[in-house]
Amino acid sequence: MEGKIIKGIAGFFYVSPNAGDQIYECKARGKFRNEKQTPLIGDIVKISTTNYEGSTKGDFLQGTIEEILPRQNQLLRPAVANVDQGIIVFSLSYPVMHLDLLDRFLVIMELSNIDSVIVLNKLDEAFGDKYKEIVNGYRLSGYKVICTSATDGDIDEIKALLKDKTSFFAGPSGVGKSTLLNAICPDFKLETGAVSQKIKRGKHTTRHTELLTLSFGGYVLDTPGFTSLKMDTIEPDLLQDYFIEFNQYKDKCKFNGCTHTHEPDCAVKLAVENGSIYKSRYQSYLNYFEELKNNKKW
Ligand SMILES: Nc1nc2c(ncn2[C@@H]2O[C@H](COP(=O)(O)OP(=O)(O)OP(=O)(O)O)[C@@H](O)[C@H]2O)c(=O)[nH]1
Ligand SMILES: [Mg+2]
Ligand SMILES: [Zn+2]
Repeated sequence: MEGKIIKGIAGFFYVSPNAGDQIYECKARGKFRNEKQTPLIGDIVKISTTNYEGSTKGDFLQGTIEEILPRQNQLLRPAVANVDQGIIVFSLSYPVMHLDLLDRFLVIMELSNIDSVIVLNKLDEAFGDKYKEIVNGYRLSGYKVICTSATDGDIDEIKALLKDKTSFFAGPSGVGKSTLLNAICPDFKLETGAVSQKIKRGKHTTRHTELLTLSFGGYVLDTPGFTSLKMDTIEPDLLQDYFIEFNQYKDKCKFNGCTHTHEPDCAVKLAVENGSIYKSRYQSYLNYFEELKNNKKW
């Protein structure tokens, strides 16, 4: 039988078959461990079932994962396979948005070859008009940016984007990922938690990743908030490939292999100066480039 892994807890994988709505609680065959292959949420798997009397434990039928079908794509954090897009959520009020973290996540998404949509939530509490510069900056980079308010029910645009696709929600704790998903599909009844009054940060309310079925078609994953992201596996000289807006300029740099840091006649730097590249994105690039170069010395 073939199905999709919707959840993984403590060594068990929960598989939803293509036909029928019974969920199978499965163990993975030992061979996966030997081959250092871990089943991921979103994986399409073949399972064998033990459908005799008494084979149910609690609410679930029992099965064993025999085979993982080839993945269309995969991500390490959140650990998920076969997704169409990532919805990267940040907040326009508290917790305060760190563009540096957003840019890191976008690089990881480009590396993994998965489309990103940037959602800026808590529009109802936005600090003034300053966010408009950020919205324009990322649109200039080529990303889709949507401003939402989960509490005002201002979510139609994001809903349309999710229809008939497999998407995941990711972003820092407390930005409103679970609240948005509850507004989109009230049946989900996901747990949400207030942002700490004192430190203005989220409290890591969501602990598990689970693939949820959207009533209007498609799947969506809620994930725990992240606080930092490591990117130490990128060659410094390749980093520029993942800042997608640099691509249209870098052939015009004077030097072959220009890193767009200190070289003269750099088309990327010129584009930053004349406002064709958002300067905060370029600043993020410089920060990571330095960081990656320094890491390499070790
Ligand atoms: N004002 C306002 N508050 C919001 C909005 N969306 C969510 N919140 C509040 O923000 C807090 C955090 O929301 P959650 O949905 O738990 O945040 P999360 O991103 O799922 O956080 P983690 O699960 O910890 O990663 C809650 O108190 C929500 O009511 C919004 O659009 N406007
Ligand atoms: Mg949550
Ligand atoms: Zn250059």
